Amino acid sequence: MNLYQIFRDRFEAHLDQPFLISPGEAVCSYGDIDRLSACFAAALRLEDVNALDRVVVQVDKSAGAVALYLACLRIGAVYVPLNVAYTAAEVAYFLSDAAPTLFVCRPASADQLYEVARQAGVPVTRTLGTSLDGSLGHVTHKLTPSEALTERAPDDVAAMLYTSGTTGRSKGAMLTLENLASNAVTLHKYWGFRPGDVLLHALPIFHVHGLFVALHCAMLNASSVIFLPSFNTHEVRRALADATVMMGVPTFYTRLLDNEEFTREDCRNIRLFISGSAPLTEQTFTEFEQRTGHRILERYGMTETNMITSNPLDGERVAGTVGYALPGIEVRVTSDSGEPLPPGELGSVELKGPNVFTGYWRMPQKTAQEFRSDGFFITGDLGLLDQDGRLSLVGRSKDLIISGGYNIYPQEIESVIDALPGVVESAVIGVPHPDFGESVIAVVVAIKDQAVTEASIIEATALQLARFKQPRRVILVDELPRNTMGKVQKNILRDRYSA
Ligand code: MCA
Ligand code: AMP
Repeated sequence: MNLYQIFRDRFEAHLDQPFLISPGEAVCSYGDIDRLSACFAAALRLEDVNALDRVVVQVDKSAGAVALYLACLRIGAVYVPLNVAYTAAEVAYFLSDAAPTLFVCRPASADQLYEVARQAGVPVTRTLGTSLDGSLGHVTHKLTPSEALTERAPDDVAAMLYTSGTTGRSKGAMLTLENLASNAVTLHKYWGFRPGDVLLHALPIFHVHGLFVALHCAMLNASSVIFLPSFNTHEVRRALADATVMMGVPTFYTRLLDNEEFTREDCRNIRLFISGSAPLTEQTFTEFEQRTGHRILERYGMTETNMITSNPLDGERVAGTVGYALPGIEVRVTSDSGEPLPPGELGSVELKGPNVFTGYWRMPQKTAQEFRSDGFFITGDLGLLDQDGRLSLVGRSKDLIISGGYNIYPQEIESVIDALPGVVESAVIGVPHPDFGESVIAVVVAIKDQAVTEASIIEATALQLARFKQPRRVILVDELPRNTMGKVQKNILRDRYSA
C-alpha cells in the first residue's frame, strides 16, 4: 500500500486536467504535480530521508508545498506540517519533539530558523518558497524524478499533526495510511463528489481541514482546485463563480455575509457549501440560506480522527447539529464512568473506527488516557445523540478556545503569562467574537507595585506565541474567583467579560 498510489490511481486518467489553479500563477495540472512530487521525492532521497523519518515543514501555501507533501507519501516519510504563524520559540519545540531528518522552512525565515534547527539537533534544513525558490526548490528542478513508490503497511504512520493539549505542550497525533485513506474515500463518496466538480480552497494546508479533507477529496475526484493563498472575501467571491464546492470554517461564511454585495448570483454554480472546525451558529446557517438559498452542510472532526460525523448530502441538514456518524465509524455518548447513554442524554462524545489515530508521538501514557478499555477514543467534546443517531455538540470537557477555526489551549497561554515577572497567576478565557467566533482574553493577577500593564503582557506574549494565540485584551484583577475546591471558575470570568 502507498497512499500516493491510491490518489494517483484515481487521477491517472486525467493527467492533463488542471489540479491547482492559483491566481497569477501557472496552472499546475495533475501531470505536473505527479512529476513535481517525483522530483521532490528525488530531493528527499538525496537528503537521506527514508521511510518513517519525519519531515517537518513550515512553508507558505503553494503547489510546491503540496508536491512536497505528496513526495513524503511517495517515499513513506512522515509529513509534519506546521502553522506558518508559529514563532521561532514554538518551532524550536516542534523540532526538538519531532526529531526530524529534514526541516523545510520559508526562505525568509532561514536566517532565524537555521540556528533554531541546529540547536534542536536537526541534521538538514532547507528552504522552499512559493515559486519553487529556496534551496530545496532549486535542487528539485535539477533532479531526475524518482518514480518509485515505497510500499507501506496500512498502520504505518503517514503524517503527524501537532494538536495542543489541555496539559502542557502540543502533542504529535500520528495518523496512519489507513486513517487518511479510509476517511478520504468515505468523504469523497458521502459528499457526492462527481465529474466536473471544482473545489474552492482558501484554507491553510497545515491542518486536517485544508490538507486532508479538501485536497484528498479533490485528488480522489481528479478535480480542479481554485487554490487561494488565504481567505479574502473579494477573491473568494470572484472565485465562487467557477467553483461547485467550497469548504470553510464558520468565519468564511460570516465574512461573506458581512459583504452586502454577496448574493445568490455569486453562488450560481455551487452545489455544496461545507463548514467545520468550529461551531456554525444557527444564525449564520439561517442567514446564509436566506441570502443564497444554500443550506450549509456542517460536519465535525478532530486532528486525531479526521472527520467523524457529517450532515447528510441529500437528507435534512439541521442547524446546530453535526449530523450522523460517517459510514464505518461508531459514535456514542457516555456518562462520566464511560457507560453509553441513551438518546437525548448529554455526555462525553466517543468514537471508534478506521479513522482514529494510532497515538501521540512518544507519549504512550497520554495516548492510553484518551482511550476507553474497549477501544473508544474520548474526544473531549460534550454532546447528545437523538433517536436517529444525529449528534449535537453542546460544549467541551476540555478547556479549549476555537478562534477562526484555530484551536487555542488556555493552559499554554497561561503558562507563558504566569512566567512573566510580576505576575502572580492568570486565567485565559474565550469570549464571543463577531468575526472569529471566539477570541482570547487573559485575566491576570499581578504583584502590587510592579509595572505590569495590559500592554506589557501583550508585548511579552508576542515574542513567544503565534499571533492568533495572543490575548486581544488583558484585564488586571486583584484575585481570580475560585470554587470551594480552589479551582478557578472560568464560567464566572466568561460571564463577567463576555461583553
Ligand atoms: C488570523 N489571525 C487570527 C486568526 N487568523 N487571530 C485569531 N484567530 C484566527 N483564526 C490574526 C492575524 O494574524 C491578524 O493579526 C488578525 O488576526 C487579522 O487577520 P486577518 O487577515 O483578518 O486574518 P485572516 O488571514 O483573514 O485569517 C482569518 C481566517 C484564518 C481566514 C479565519 O484564520 C483561517 O483560514 N482559519 C482557518 C483555520 C483552519 O483551517 N482550521 C482547521 C483546523 P494582526 O492583528 O497582526 O493583524 S481544525 C481541523 O483541521 C479539524 C480536524 C476540523 O474539524 O477541521
Ligand atoms: P482540532 O484540535 O483542530 O482537531 O479541533 C478539533 C475540535 O474542534 C473538536 O474536538 C471540536 O471541539 C471542534 N470542532 C470541529 N468541528 C466542529 C463543529 N462542526 N462544531 C463544533 N466544534 C467543532
